[in-house]
Amino acid sequence: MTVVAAVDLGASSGRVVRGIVTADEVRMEEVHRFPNGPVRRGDALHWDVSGLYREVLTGLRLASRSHGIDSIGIDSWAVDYGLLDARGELLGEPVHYRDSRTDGIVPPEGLYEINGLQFQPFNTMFQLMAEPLLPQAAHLLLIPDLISYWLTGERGAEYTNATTTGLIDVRSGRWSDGLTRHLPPGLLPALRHPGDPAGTHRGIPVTAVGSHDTASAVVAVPAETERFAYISCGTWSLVGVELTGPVLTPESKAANFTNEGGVDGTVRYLRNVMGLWLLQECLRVWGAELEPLLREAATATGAVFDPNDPVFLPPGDMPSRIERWCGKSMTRAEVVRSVLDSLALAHRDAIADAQRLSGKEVEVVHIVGGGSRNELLCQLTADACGLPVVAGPAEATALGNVLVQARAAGAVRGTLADLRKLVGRTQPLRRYQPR
Ligand code: LFR
Repeated sequence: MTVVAAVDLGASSGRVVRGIVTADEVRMEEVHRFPNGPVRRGDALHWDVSGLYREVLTGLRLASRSHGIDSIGIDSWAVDYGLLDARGELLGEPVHYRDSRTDGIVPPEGLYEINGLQFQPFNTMFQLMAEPLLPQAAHLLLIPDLISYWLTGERGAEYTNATTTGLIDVRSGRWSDGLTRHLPPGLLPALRHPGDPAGTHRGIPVTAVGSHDTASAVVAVPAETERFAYISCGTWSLVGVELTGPVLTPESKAANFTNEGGVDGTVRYLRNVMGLWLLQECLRVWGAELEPLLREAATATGAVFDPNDPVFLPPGDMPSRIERWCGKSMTRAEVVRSVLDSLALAHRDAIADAQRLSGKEVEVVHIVGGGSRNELLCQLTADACGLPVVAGPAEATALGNVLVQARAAGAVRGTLADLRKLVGRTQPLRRYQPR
């Protein structure tokens, strides 16, 4: 039996999970959960990453209380970073990717052909163009790598998350000389890959996992065949397919599909769809609970809007923005229904585009992450796609984190397909047929 601790930092909550793994069983015990979110300081939106680190330490203490742990792995949302000075001190709390400092940024010509990334104004490379602290910085660490550094004293850049910076050459899988030319020399640490050792914390090995949360979530998709699409559904819906190589065609670029690095050298070919952020912000503004509204939304009539309109990116009065987009006022239940209908259609479009652009055929859609608990969204997605949906696991990211650590420790063996079979055998899943 191998026991590992998965630290999974999401944009709206973080958790530390104990994963107990044998060759044919995985058990997950959440030992600590804490809220996360944007913090406005002065004019900018930040993350309270020092506060998150304290929660991580609490979680790790709880995880090892009754039984020692064999390894620690860390994942979080992508693109954001901390800058360190030459002594290794953090230069200011990291800025949140929803901050307005990259508004209006225009990507340089020819970028997609090098990095294969969809254009998102918040990709690390664009944040660096607007970064006042850059001249003082000696080291850049993405959020999971920063937590890992604080735990171990060792710096590195985990590959799956590094691909979201926009600074990795999609063909070579290394930092691109051309794209990093303007950065202070030595700013970017050496790459490490999921499964690599990443130092020790109080004698416990820290193991690199798919430290981009979406990379870990895709590991834990319980696919039984090759012909699947996934929706990693949480704050964002990350919708796409898994490939063995990138798609860099002009059509793919025009459709804003990304080729992010996956575990075991795979490519996560996907599109970001705005996701449950829309609902989270509505609930925050209303001060309301989701469950009763979802029950009402099941029989409400919604309007359809484009969830990927950039007006929905920053925090704010989401219900008013949605009503303005749709050109009418709506009850709360109607707003919720509009969000779910619009997400279901955006899921359908992304899956259709992924198939068309990559040539990969899909016969089932897996919804993993917190959104897999939203029955109405799962059913509406099945209906829109005209494909069966398999929902779960809800904690796919933490589970993918656990599995990659367990494999590195020798507790389980095999390819991603083998890990996925283990997920399918051990986790509760729910199936939805298209109506
Ligand atoms: C999901 C996610 C997405 C990334 C966005 C911003 O949590 O990591 O994959 O595009 O957050 O980092």
